[in-house]
Amino acid sequence: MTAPLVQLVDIPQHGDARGGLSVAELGGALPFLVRRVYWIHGTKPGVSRGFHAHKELRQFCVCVAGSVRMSLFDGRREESVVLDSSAKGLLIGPGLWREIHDFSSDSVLMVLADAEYDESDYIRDREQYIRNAR
Ligand code: T46
Repeated sequence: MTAPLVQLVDIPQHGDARGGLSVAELGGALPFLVRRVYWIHGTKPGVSRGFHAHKELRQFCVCVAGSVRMSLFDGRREESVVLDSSAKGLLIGPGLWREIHDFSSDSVLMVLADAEYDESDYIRDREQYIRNAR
Protein backbone atom coordinates (compact mmCIF):
# COMPACT_ATOMS: atom_id res chain seq x y z
CA MET A 1 0.00 0.00 0.00
CA THR A 2 1.48 3.36 -1.03
CA ALA A 3 1.28 6.30 1.37
CA PRO A 4 -1.03 9.13 0.27
CA LEU A 5 0.69 12.27 -1.01
CA VAL A 6 -1.96 14.44 0.61
CA GLN A 7 -1.43 14.52 4.37
CA LEU A 8 -4.12 16.55 6.10
CA VAL A 9 -3.83 17.38 9.79
CA ASP A 10 -6.70 18.45 12.03
CA ILE A 11 -6.02 21.81 13.66
CA PRO A 12 -7.52 22.21 17.14
CA GLN A 13 -10.33 24.74 17.29
CA HIS A 14 -10.96 26.93 20.32
CA GLY A 15 -13.66 29.15 18.92
CA ASP A 16 -16.47 30.32 21.13
CA ALA A 17 -19.36 32.72 20.96
CA ARG A 18 -16.93 35.49 20.00
CA GLY A 19 -15.68 33.68 16.87
CA GLY A 20 -12.92 31.32 15.76
CA LEU A 21 -9.45 30.59 17.15
CA SER A 22 -7.27 27.88 15.59
CA VAL A 23 -3.96 26.65 17.02
CA ALA A 24 -0.98 24.96 15.34
CA GLU A 25 1.74 24.24 17.88
CA LEU A 26 4.71 21.94 18.15
CA GLY A 27 3.66 18.56 19.49
CA GLY A 28 0.09 19.26 18.45
CA ALA A 29 -0.81 19.86 14.82
CA LEU A 30 2.76 20.89 13.94
CA PRO A 31 5.47 18.22 13.54
CA PHE A 32 8.38 20.67 13.19
CA LEU A 33 9.78 23.91 14.59
CA VAL A 34 8.75 26.87 12.47
CA ARG A 35 11.56 29.09 11.17
CA ARG A 36 9.58 31.04 8.56
CA VAL A 37 5.99 32.07 7.88
CA TYR A 38 4.67 33.55 4.67
CA TRP A 39 1.23 34.00 3.20
CA ILE A 40 -0.09 34.25 -0.33
CA HIS A 41 -2.96 36.68 -0.83
CA GLY A 42 -4.54 38.91 -3.43
CA THR A 43 -3.90 36.32 -6.12
CA LYS A 44 -5.11 37.55 -9.48
CA PRO A 45 -7.87 35.68 -11.38
CA GLY A 46 -6.64 32.69 -13.38
CA VAL A 47 -3.19 32.67 -11.75
CA SER A 48 -1.59 29.41 -10.61
CA ARG A 49 1.55 29.30 -8.43
CA GLY A 50 4.17 26.86 -7.22
CA PHE A 51 5.47 24.65 -10.05
CA HIS A 52 8.47 23.46 -8.09
CA ALA A 53 9.66 20.91 -5.52
CA HIS A 54 11.87 21.35 -2.48
CA LYS A 55 14.90 19.20 -1.74
CA GLU A 56 14.69 19.45 2.07
CA LEU A 57 12.00 21.92 3.13
CA ARG A 58 8.96 20.82 5.12
CA GLN A 59 5.89 23.00 5.07
CA PHE A 60 2.47 23.19 6.68
CA CYS A 61 -0.15 25.02 4.62
CA VAL A 62 -3.37 26.44 6.00
CA CYS A 63 -5.90 28.28 3.87
CA VAL A 64 -7.06 30.76 6.50
CA ALA A 65 -9.54 32.46 4.15
CA GLY A 66 -11.22 31.45 0.90
CA SER A 67 -10.03 28.37 -0.94
CA VAL A 68 -7.23 27.03 -3.11
CA ARG A 69 -6.53 23.70 -4.78
CA MET A 70 -3.15 22.17 -4.06
CA SER A 71 -1.84 19.54 -6.44
CA LEU A 72 1.01 17.24 -5.36
CA PHE A 73 3.06 15.01 -7.67
CA ASP A 74 5.85 12.57 -6.77
CA GLY A 75 7.02 11.86 -10.30
CA ARG A 76 4.50 9.03 -10.75
CA ARG A 77 1.29 9.84 -8.90
CA GLU A 78 -0.62 13.10 -8.67
CA GLU A 79 -3.11 13.96 -5.92
CA SER A 80 -5.10 17.10 -5.46
CA VAL A 81 -6.90 18.60 -2.46
CA VAL A 82 -9.06 21.67 -1.96
CA LEU A 83 -8.01 23.67 1.11
CA ASP A 84 -10.92 25.75 2.32
CA SER A 85 -10.78 25.56 6.10
CA SER A 86 -8.57 26.99 8.83
CA ALA A 87 -9.26 23.73 10.69
CA LYS A 88 -7.11 21.66 8.28
CA GLY A 89 -3.38 21.87 7.58
CA LEU A 90 -1.64 20.24 4.62
CA LEU A 91 1.77 18.84 5.41
CA ILE A 92 4.15 18.84 2.45
CA GLY A 93 7.40 17.00 2.96
CA PRO A 94 10.50 17.32 0.80
CA GLY A 95 10.62 15.99 -2.74
CA LEU A 96 7.05 16.67 -3.84
CA TRP A 97 6.23 18.78 -6.87
CA ARG A 98 3.47 21.25 -5.96
CA GLU A 99 1.15 23.45 -7.94
CA ILE A 100 -1.52 25.73 -6.51
CA HIS A 101 -4.59 26.41 -8.61
CA ASP A 102 -8.14 27.80 -8.32
CA PHE A 103 -7.40 30.59 -5.84
CA SER A 104 -10.64 32.24 -4.75
CA SER A 105 -10.38 36.04 -4.89
CA ASP A 106 -10.48 36.24 -1.07
CA SER A 107 -7.97 33.42 -0.46
CA VAL A 108 -5.15 33.74 2.05
CA LEU A 109 -2.82 30.73 2.07
CA MET A 110 -0.56 30.75 5.14
CA VAL A 111 2.54 28.57 4.98
CA LEU A 112 4.67 27.58 7.97
CA ALA A 113 8.12 26.34 7.01
CA ASP A 114 10.90 24.58 8.91
CA ALA A 115 13.70 26.64 7.29
CA GLU A 116 14.52 30.10 6.07
CA TYR A 117 14.15 30.94 2.39
CA ASP A 118 16.86 29.29 0.29
CA GLU A 119 16.57 29.37 -3.50
CA SER A 120 19.09 26.50 -3.79
CA ASP A 121 16.52 24.22 -2.11
CA TYR A 122 14.13 24.64 -5.07
CA ILE A 123 13.82 22.41 -8.13
CA ARG A 124 11.91 24.59 -10.59
CA ASP A 125 12.45 22.53 -13.76
CA ARG A 126 9.74 19.88 -14.05
CA GLU A 127 11.75 17.68 -16.46
CA GLN A 128 14.73 17.74 -14.10
CA TYR A 129 12.39 16.94 -11.20
CA ILE A 130 10.93 13.92 -13.01
CA ARG A 131 14.42 12.67 -13.94
CA ASN A 132 15.56 12.98 -10.28
CA ALA A 133 12.39 11.30 -9.00
CA ARG A 134 13.05 8.13 -11.04
C1 T46 B 1 5.89 26.89 -1.92
C2 T46 B 1 4.61 27.51 -2.34
C3 T46 B 1 3.43 26.93 -1.64
C4 T46 B 1 11.20 35.10 -0.73
O1 T46 B 1 12.04 36.00 -0.89
N1 T46 B 1 11.07 34.53 0.49
C5 T46 B 1 10.16 33.55 0.74
O2 T46 B 1 10.07 33.05 1.89
C6 T46 B 1 9.33 33.11 -0.34
C7 T46 B 1 8.32 31.99 -0.11
C8 T46 B 1 9.47 33.69 -1.56
N2 T46 B 1 10.38 34.68 -1.74
C9 T46 B 1 10.48 35.33 -3.06
C10 T46 B 1 11.07 34.45 -4.15
C11 T46 B 1 10.36 34.96 -5.40
O3 T46 B 1 11.09 36.05 -5.92
O4 T46 B 1 9.17 35.68 -3.48
C12 T46 B 1 9.03 35.49 -4.88
C13 T46 B 1 7.86 34.58 -5.18
O5 T46 B 1 8.17 33.23 -4.75
P1 T46 B 1 7.70 31.95 -5.55
O6 T46 B 1 7.63 32.25 -7.00
O7 T46 B 1 8.58 30.80 -5.12
O8 T46 B 1 6.21 31.77 -4.99
P2 T46 B 1 5.23 30.51 -5.19
O9 T46 B 1 3.91 30.95 -4.73
O10 T46 B 1 5.33 29.94 -6.53
O11 T46 B 1 5.78 29.39 -4.16
C14 T46 B 1 5.69 29.63 -2.77
C15 T46 B 1 6.98 29.16 -2.07
O12 T46 B 1 8.11 29.76 -2.69
C16 T46 B 1 7.14 27.66 -2.10
O13 T46 B 1 8.13 27.27 -1.19
O14 T46 B 1 5.94 25.71 -1.57
O15 T46 B 1 4.58 28.93 -2.21
